[in-house]
Amino acid sequence: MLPTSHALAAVRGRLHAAVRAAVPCAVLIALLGPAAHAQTFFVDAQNGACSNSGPGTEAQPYCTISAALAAHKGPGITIVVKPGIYREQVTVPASGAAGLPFVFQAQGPRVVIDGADDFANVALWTPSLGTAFVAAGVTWTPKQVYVDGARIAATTSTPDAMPANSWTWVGGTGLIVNLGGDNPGAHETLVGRRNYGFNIFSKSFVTMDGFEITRTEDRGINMQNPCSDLIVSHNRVSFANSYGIQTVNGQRIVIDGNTVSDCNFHGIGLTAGATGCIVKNNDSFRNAHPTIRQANGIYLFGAPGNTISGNKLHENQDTGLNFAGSSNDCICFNNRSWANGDHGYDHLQTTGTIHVNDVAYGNVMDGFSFEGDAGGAQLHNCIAIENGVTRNEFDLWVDANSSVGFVSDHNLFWNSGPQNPIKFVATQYATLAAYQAASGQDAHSKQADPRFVNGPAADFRLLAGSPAIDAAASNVADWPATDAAGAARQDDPLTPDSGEGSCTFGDLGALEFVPPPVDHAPTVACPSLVKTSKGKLVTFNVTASDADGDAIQSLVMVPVKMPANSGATFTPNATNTGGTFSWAPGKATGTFSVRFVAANALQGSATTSIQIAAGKAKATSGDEGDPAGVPVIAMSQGYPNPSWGDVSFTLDLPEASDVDLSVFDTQGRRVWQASRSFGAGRAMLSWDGRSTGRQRMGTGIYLVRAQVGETVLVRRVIRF
Ligand SMILES: [Ca+2]
Ligand SMILES: [Ca+2]
Ligand SMILES: [Ca+2]
Repeated sequence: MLPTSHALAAVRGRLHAAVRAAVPCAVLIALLGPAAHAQTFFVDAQNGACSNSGPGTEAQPYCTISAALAAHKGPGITIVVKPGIYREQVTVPASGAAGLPFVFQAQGPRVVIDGADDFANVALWTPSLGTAFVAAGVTWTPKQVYVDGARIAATTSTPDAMPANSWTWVGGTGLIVNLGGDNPGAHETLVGRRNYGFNIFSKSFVTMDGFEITRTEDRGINMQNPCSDLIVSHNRVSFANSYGIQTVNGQRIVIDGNTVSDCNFHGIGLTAGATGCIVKNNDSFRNAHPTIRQANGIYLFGAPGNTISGNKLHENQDTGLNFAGSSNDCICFNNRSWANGDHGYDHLQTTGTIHVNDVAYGNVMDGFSFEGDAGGAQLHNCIAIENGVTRNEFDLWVDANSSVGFVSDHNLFWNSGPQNPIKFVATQYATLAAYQAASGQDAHSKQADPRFVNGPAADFRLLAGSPAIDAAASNVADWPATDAAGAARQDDPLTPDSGEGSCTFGDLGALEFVPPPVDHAPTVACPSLVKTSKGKLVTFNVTASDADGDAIQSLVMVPVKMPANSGATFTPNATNTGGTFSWAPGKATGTFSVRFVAANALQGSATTSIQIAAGKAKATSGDEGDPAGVPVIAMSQGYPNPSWGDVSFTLDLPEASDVDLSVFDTQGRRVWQASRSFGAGRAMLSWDGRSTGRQRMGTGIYLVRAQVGETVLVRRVIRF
């Protein structure tokens, strides 16, 4: 039943009362708008005027992030951090609000939150046993020690027996490091101390952007149970002793555009109920656990309903993108996963994963692996090549249980060598056709070299002629309308469209092929018909243009049908974009024509017809007039001219004739000669700019001579 207006008013009244009584402060701030309460504070460790007692202006900033946080936190607060080394752990003390986040903004590169302390000072070290030194100031148990940019190994040996480049920590003594004799303080020695760069428990609407977080003893960015609506963007996280970035049970966390490398566990992790998260455009590589092959570029465990797109995942110890533990119904597109120690994409006890336009290249094991009850997956527009070739693994591997509900089409699978590209249920398939027949899948897929620009160098753009061009299905769930670089789909006019759906020219893989620009021929504009009467000067203008803006190298007149030695001239301007035709036809009458040819890499032309009536001029002069319009021997100017290649001429012949064509240089030497026979009418002559001995002639002026019986016609051409 519809409520009456009276009832609606009552509801509104109750709502207003409820809002007045219970609306949280953050919501009130949001209602008032960001301008009213947004405040920015500055942190700058390198500013001599910095003070941890404030006020946090740009002129007198805080020295540490922690001091700024202690004074200012919550919705609408932005903490701007300037370049410098910050040896502190940022524990986020408050949430932001919807539309009014609590923001940590690194300003510029090299805003470093370092988990290690600096021990590059010889005074901090004293000799220990053997070649080892001890730093008594290390009163905590470190987990990582770095010397000159590299982790050195922990050892359990006694100080007198430590291998070179190792460390151990002894309670009551300190950190003992053996560099084979050097004082560690004379090197860039850093000792792990703090667990996290950013540490966030149960907060929402917080943004962390642009930081470099390194050498943390645990996660670089640690988002623990349950955070929501956080944004982690454009950070550089490296050398964490655990995950680089992890959200445990996070809701709607956005992890965007981060670089995560050299961590001792997964690069990016979504675990324990994390859902509604977006992990996009990250570069996660070279993450490796110290002892067991298990570190992934991106790892999901028990994390359903997330979107993973546009990521680059490579050289990780284990898999590029790994789904496990019922990380069901995730969507993946535009990812590239290559050169990882295990699979490109792995699915274990995880159902309903959708892959669209993902690339797996050169992973040690399978490219796309669906095993262990990973049913209901979809694979569309993906490319998997050269995976598992040294381990008898496959570009695509679907086990029996995972084949239930599996849907796959418009993909490309290929190996350059003999390794079978596909294993489906229990059978390896050397050919796509055999797999198609057995599985009923991949009817529109291909087994062909995708022609990457440079696969081994991870350049997965497509070369012209790639079978991946204009071949994708756009009518599949979650098809990306733009590629991994954000580029729109483009039609390659040289490739027939074989895609499906509303866009039939999308490409397979993560990067859309960009067709080379089409070169348009110059266009020439001239009058199509000029009517005049006997004895009058014929003159008109001609213009030429190139739609691409290319320079026009020549604009010439070609007499199509003109009296011999007509005296007609055509004078182009300096840029060959226009010119003037001029002809005093004397006694000629009848219909004539001239063509104007503009040339650069291509040629365009247009023709003018000239009709000269006998009428008035004939009446006044009484002359008989020439036999105008009767074909005579006539040769056009060369075109294009100047030219770096072929130069062509037309030759009008009143009857079948033998023609001697010769080319002379300016010193009168004949450099080329040919004799031809032509029928009556228009003949085409050309010289390719080479000598009789096929040598390419140099730049300069040449004279092209056509001899027809007693008639000799000479035209001048310039080679450049
Ligand atoms: Ca395309
Ligand atoms: Ca096309
Ligand atoms: Ca052009």
